[in-house]
Amino acid sequence: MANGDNVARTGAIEALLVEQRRFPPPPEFREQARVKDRTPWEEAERDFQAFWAKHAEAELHWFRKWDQVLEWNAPWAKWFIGGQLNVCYNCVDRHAQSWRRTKAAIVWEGEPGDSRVLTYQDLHREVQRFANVLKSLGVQRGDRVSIYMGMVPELPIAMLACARIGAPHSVVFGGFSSDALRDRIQDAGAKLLITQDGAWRRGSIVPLKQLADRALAECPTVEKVVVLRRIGATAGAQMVEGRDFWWDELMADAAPTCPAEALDSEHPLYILYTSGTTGKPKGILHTTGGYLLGVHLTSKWVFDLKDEDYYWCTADIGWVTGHSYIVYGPLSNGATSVMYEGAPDWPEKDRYWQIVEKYRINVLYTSPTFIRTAMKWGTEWPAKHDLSSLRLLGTVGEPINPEAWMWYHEHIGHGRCPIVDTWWQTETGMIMITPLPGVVTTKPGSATIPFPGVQAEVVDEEGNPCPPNAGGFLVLTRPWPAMLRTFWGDPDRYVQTYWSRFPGRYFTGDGARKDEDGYFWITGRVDDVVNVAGHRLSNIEIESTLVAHPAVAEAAVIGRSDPVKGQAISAFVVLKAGFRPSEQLRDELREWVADKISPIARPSDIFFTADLPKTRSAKIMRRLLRDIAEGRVLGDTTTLTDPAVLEEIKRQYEETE
Ligand code: 6R9
Repeated sequence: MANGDNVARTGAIEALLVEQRRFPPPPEFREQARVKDRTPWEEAERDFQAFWAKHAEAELHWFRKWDQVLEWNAPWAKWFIGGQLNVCYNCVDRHAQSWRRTKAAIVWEGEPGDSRVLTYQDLHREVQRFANVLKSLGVQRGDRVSIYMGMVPELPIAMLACARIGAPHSVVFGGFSSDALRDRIQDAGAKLLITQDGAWRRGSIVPLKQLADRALAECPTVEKVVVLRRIGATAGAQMVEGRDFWWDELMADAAPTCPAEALDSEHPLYILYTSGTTGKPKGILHTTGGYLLGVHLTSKWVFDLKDEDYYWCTADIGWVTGHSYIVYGPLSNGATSVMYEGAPDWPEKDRYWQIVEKYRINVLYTSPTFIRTAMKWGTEWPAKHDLSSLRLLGTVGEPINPEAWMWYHEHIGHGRCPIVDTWWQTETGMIMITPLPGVVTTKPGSATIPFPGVQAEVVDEEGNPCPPNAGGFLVLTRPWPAMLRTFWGDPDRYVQTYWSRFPGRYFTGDGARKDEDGYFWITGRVDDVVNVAGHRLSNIEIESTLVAHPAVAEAAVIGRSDPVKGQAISAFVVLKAGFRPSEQLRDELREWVADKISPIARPSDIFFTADLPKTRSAKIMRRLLRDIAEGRVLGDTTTLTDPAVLEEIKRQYEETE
């Protein structure tokens, strides 16, 4: 009872703090928008299966129509059963056979300033050739192909070629270490790896092929490796005779045509690894028909895509945002998708704005971290460029704070462009909570309402819906076409992770509240996942890595709030006997993590301590460490074995601040 009162009171206080500004769609935007009214929501609420089926029929090309829209044996979903289609055909062939043949499909900007444009016809040619390359190397329907590349056009070409022959791809972000690559290749059991000699990053070379070689030493399933030449000899790539082949040499000999295979609607399209609450990355499995429909329709409506648009999503294709909203969603719509290879501050801090001006970008989709970084760099950088081509702005990856939203609105959108704050996950495959820019009035900091056909709720510990403005857990209460189907190779964990906390409902791992207008305000992860600059990392994975260092006995990792990155990693480390804290050891541990996982996971601060706060069941109380790191009054400490440990850490922490 007392608890309930508390929740209600907190809710009321939060409501007072709620953002009051409202931004209705500008009339001139609404006028031209693809969706102008509530009809799609009304249709979807009458019959959500009929809603998805109608658009599957109208928007996608099927070799064979489905017999049944949805089979839902919670938590197992099958969409468009009996239907046959090909994702690559939908993204490439149908446009290459239309007037869009000569339209730019991919516009690519290299970090050093080189650029390329691939029309739909070009893409069709390259993808068919590369599909034949894959076949010639023994890749067959169902075989997994790992891809470890930077942001080069050959990356989407490789993905589409895999989709064409029904070989699920598993793209591994080019910023990951060789250990991370090894784990993902092993888990997927990949037969082939596609990589490149090296990638450009802030003017220096990331030697991807060398990193891949280290991983491959422990990946017996990989039979062949295709290597793209991006850098040349300076990347130091060594080719292994009989195993490694240059992309260009294989392509020179490849046959020009390769039919797109008619694949079952539930045929696996790709596996993408993401961090969960345990150390082991989870292989999220997406399949063909439902995924394509989800990303197609959300691209079209959320980004209001028009044929004449230059659309630019700044994500890396190594993350789900790039899969869904650089490659599959935009291309399925026959859009022009812009791709940039490098860093936002190379050679200068206005590189993004320079690209917007150069290509006259109309729709820009980026992250709150980038926006906050650009705010820090100052308005003079965007002010130097003509941004008048922009008509719509989007964000994804983490909660956007109202100040950053307003800055984006004023300094980038010049008060003219609607902003779509899109909430979704690797698991959801498609955007789930978002405004449609011609219809929904936005509030800075809220992702607004579920996409038509999607149903979400905020619930309390017991799974009951929370009253307006009370904080709770974000759940999804109805299957959606692009939902993950399972974890690759671990169906039990799929059930356990998402469907056991609130049976029959999908638990997102996020906290949220819903206001009196039904708008969702996502507050961030409530599980052991850290979100650094929009990148998901597992606390436990970083802890395990620290503990693998010879000097470390125990480690606790938390995400503390950071004004730019959203969260930053703080590590609390207990050293083994015989090791003493030092600046040098601190640097060594930070580099150790960067090297073993990725530079993204490098802790911002490492704090040496004699002990860690633990519960009686020996669980590390990360929540309390977070309180210390964020300078808050300590939360409930009654379950601790030894509260003195915490007091000691707090005292030391404050001393070193
Ligand atoms: C697409 C993507 C998913 C997690 C998610 C949540 C956070 C994403 C957000 C957001 C608030 C938004 N997140 N979009 N939080 N507002 N608009 O980012 O996928 O890498 O799997 O991360 O990101 O915490 O649970 P993924």
